[in-house]
Amino acid sequence: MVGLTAPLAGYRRRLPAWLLKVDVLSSPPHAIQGSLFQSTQPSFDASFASLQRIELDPESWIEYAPEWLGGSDLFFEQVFKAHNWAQRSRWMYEKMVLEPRLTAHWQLGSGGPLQPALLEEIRLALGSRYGVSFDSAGFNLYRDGQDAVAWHGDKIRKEIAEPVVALISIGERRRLLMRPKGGGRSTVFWLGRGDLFVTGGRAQRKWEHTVPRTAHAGPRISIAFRHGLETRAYG
Ligand SMILES: O=C(O)CCC(=O)C(=O)O
Repeated sequence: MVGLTAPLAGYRRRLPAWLLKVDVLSSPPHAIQGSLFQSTQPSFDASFASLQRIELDPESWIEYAPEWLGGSDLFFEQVFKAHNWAQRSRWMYEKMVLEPRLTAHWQLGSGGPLQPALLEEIRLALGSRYGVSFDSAGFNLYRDGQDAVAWHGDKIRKEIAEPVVALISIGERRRLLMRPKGGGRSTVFWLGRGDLFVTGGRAQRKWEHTVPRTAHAGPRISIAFRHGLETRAYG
């Protein structure tokens, strides 16, 4: 099992024992070493200049901007510290299952601000770009390669025919696979390091996605901005 890498190592003293599945390595794995001393302030590209569109089918699309959020290592620390992470159960194929990852959730109108504050700016910028009001943010922490999420489509209210889901990934890149619902050839995206990945059109209706287990991976957090999430989606 892989050890905690740079972004998490500093928090070990403050973490409850149950969060720690792994020991801290004496030196970080190669994947994270390049940015170990990076302390650039987090910021995002409000011009969306590097956004590329990928058509999955005539009705479904993805927009992808690599490293859209700069200073993502520092942002990882800020997001990690700002939330109470817990292992939750989730509806999966009509059954409640314990998720092999930690999550946290924010809902517009729940009283608390979206933290860190930059996320509120991001939420508004994404909302204005895509013409929707993102009213929730789901935070997912994959502690190592054993944390994962199975094939699924996001649980968004049925009356929203074409939901937009905007995903920001920080920490180590992991594979996110997309395939037509029910099976078919998968398309692979490597997401982390501040990448922005947006699904739109019928992508959440006709396609499903997964972040599969992998032998070795450092920590990664993904933040999913959604509108009209079904209330049962977070157990
Ligand atoms: O972590 C990711 O990139 C995907 C997250 C996801 O699919 C979900 O939380 O529904």
